Amino acid sequence: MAEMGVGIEDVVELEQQQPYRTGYHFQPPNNWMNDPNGPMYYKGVYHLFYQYNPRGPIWGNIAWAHSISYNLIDWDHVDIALSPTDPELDINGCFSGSTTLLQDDKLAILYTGKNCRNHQVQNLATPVNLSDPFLREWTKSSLNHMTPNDIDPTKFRDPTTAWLGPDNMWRTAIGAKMVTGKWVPLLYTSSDFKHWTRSTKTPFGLLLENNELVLECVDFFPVGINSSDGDNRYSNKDQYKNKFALKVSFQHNERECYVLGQYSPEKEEFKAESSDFNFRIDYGKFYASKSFYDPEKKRRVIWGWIMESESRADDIKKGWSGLMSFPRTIVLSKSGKQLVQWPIKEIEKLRGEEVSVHNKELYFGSIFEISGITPSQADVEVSFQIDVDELREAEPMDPSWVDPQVLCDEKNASVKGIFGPFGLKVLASEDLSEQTSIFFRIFKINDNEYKVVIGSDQSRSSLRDGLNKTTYGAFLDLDPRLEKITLRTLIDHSIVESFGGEGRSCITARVYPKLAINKAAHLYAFNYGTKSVKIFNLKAWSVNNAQFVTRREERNH
Ligand code: DQQ
Repeated sequence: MAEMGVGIEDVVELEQQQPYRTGYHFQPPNNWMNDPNGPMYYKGVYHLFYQYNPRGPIWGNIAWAHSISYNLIDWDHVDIALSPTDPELDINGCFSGSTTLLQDDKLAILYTGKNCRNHQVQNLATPVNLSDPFLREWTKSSLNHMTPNDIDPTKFRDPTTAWLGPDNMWRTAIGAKMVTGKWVPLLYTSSDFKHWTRSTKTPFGLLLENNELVLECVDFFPVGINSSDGDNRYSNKDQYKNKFALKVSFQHNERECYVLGQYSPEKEEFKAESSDFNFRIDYGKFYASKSFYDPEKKRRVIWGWIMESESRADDIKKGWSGLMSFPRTIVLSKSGKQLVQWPIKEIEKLRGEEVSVHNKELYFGSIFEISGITPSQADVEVSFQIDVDELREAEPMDPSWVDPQVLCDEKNASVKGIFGPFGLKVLASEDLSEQTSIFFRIFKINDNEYKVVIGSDQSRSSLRDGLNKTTYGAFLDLDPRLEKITLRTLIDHSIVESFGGEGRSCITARVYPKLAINKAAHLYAFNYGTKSVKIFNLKAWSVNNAQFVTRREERNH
């Protein structure tokens, strides 16, 4: 990234040395980052806090770093908001949490501190000066009385943004490991945001009653077809008419899972639509997500941490680790069955050159180059059309293929099919020895039912060894007889964020090409299915750099 006083030769050298830094995805200037914390909009300014190690590129010394923005694209990194300083509160780390807008325009952070006994305790922080537009200083106080004695005190973390019920009581949910060994989000209530009582009700308990998996970063928010339905501010009494999403992060497989349901604050009950977490926010490298309601643009926006796939030694060598996903709007799909996500509209301000392709037939084996933009920093939207009359000849769906990731791994982008694999090859070298393929396949269940899968194949994403090159996959709730198969992909040097079926299934990949970097990267559309498919419409844009400015002192390890 070009900083003031840095010449073009320096930029070129930096790009060669640091080919995996991104142009428009959020990242700190150096060091380790993980979860997004307490994103919010307050009086004209967006704030993003995140888990950060100010002393080096590996996890440790965890603080809440703080960045501010007027447009969610360009960011100023300001002073760290919360550092581990207090033996009773957080001396061993300021872990994840959230922000809540209170009555009278007051603000509060609820976060987990790891104290001198390594207990995870819940703390409150409030702005020192509410008239500072950047809210640079925060003061802490203890909420230690939240710690109950039927939980493991070392495993109790990540309070959600609080929501206010019609009884004027605030509520927050916190993930906890009970002494029974089960992990469940516990509910706490408060009338003043300072004194919190454990609720006797466990609205999420039924869903998780047998859960022994480590559960982190709970999020709980209203959703509807209109983006304004995501409003969970204290003033919005109508929010309880909407469905709610309960999102949890499962640590063992680093998955972001959610379920929809109806929530009643009167009965303190969440009636989930499924007996399990039947959807994922993202089916790739995307973890510990956090959403917030943006009252300025009347929408809910979600962020996730895109972690590295390379080794700790690589992180130390490059001096940093971790990135943030591009912010996405999140709403209920028109069918009401699931959530859909889409990159925020503000990305359009970064778009440069544009190319388009219409009605281009892709026969079996076609690889069609899309040129005229910067393939290493791009935004691509494509719709594919298939011959519906031929769909009956699609490959039969085997009922044992229940896990789309396993299916996409077995039938990856190099495995010939009938309808598919077709899609995009991104961050590809000219000789195609490196490529990341985002692809679709259509299977037939019977003459009236088809199954579409979307995969992201990283198996050939880099000539380097020792990387995690897992292929990801997801089912797509889309009837290929009725709609075109659409894909939006954001490419940013080492991130490939894909949105299938207008955002119904999202897959983020973290890749480390050796050859396909900067100007040596290429972008192609392809088809390796025996049935031809047509690019009905494709638009691709170069994406310019976002502006990241550091206004805090960075110390190196
Ligand atoms: N990261 C934080 C925890 C959270 C975990 C610590 C999820 O609060 O549970 O950095 O990545």
